[in-house]
Amino acid sequence: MSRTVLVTGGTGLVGKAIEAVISEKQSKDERWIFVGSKDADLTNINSSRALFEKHKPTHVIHLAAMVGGLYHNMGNNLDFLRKNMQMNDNVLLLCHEHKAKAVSCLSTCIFPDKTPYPIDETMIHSGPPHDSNYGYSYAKRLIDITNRAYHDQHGDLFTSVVPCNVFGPFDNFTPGVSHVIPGMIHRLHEIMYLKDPEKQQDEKVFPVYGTGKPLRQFIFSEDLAKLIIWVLRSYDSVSPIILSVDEEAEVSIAQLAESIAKSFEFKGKLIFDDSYADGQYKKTASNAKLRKLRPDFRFTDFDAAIQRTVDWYLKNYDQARK
Ligand code: NAP
Ligand code: GFB
Repeated sequence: MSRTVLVTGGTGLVGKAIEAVISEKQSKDERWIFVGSKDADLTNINSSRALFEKHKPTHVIHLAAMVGGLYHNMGNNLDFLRKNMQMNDNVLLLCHEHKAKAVSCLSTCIFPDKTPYPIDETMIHSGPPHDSNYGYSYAKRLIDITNRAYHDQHGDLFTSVVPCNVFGPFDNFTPGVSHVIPGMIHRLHEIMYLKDPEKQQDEKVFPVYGTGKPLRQFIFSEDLAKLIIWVLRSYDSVSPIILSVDEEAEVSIAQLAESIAKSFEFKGKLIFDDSYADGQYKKTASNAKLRKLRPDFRFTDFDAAIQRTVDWYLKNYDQARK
């Protein structure tokens, strides 16, 4: 059976990782199309409909979203809510019209803030999300509700994946917008190579935002890409599936900063600037459902993935989103 797979958000961190994995092993009966906002503004139904009529997808991986780190969310909850609701409603309506299978993207940061751990797929709606990103969280939770409604009323095969924090090549390194890993990479690169050229490296200071105490699970974008492709081809339940590294792979922000400093061979001092918010202390998610379905899957070593991301940034500095 031949497939036409449309990847919205195809020019972003996760989309580019999927494109890299697919290009390594082309499947003869699948045509893959990766699109960004220049191909269609998905907050606009007419623009979205034109995109779907042009490509007539049989399958859609819906990644497009207004995405950002803690500090970007804190100041823009209305935009995160409205833009993501608009994109999600348009894309799912068009997937229905084209009878396409839809795989959308939630996030482990949308789960209830006050919750027993580890979090699992049954807990998405069992309490309010952390206040820092309620706009994004409710827009994402609505994807799960909408998926179920289309399935119940029309039998559409709409599902969603729930990644933990993602990082890798082609991330968004823009200060004030970025997530923690690209944020730290961008700042440490500036400290080492662009600021205070007269200072010796071991005299330089790398300020980590917040206390460094919060805990996070991080998945390398290449690993997430492989898992999303597997979900598209082989997972046919409307219920969301968490795509995260193991609970034991959780690291503190301080450990993360050490790993990034090691990748840069930074010889200076790390300090913690607690004038910056910490956000959620933890959002430890269980990947038991994934492990049961894919006991074979092996995640990339965390430090090796950090090194690959830092090396990519140094090599692609001019093109990187910063
Ligand atoms: P990203 O790098 O910021 O890329 C966002 C993508 O969405 C880009 O391709 C962008 O196109 C597209 N887009 C944004 N606004 C659009 C619009 N109005 N119309 C059409 N396209 C639009 O995001 P990402 O990190 O790859 O995230 C991909 C998905 O994973 C998102 O749904 C996100 O919520 C989810 N997720 C991400 C993380 C994480 O840590 N990064 C964690 C959990 C879940 P342009 O390039 O043209 O702007
Ligand atoms: O990736 P991040 O911004 O978002 O991580 P969340 C924030 C944590 O990293 C906080 C610390 O504890 C920050 O104090 N941190 C340290 C930094 N240095 C930096 C830095 O340079 N930049 C940033 N951004 N943080 C997001 C949600 O939560 O998770 C989004 O707000 C999204 O909606 C994302 O879903 C996956 O992990 O806290």
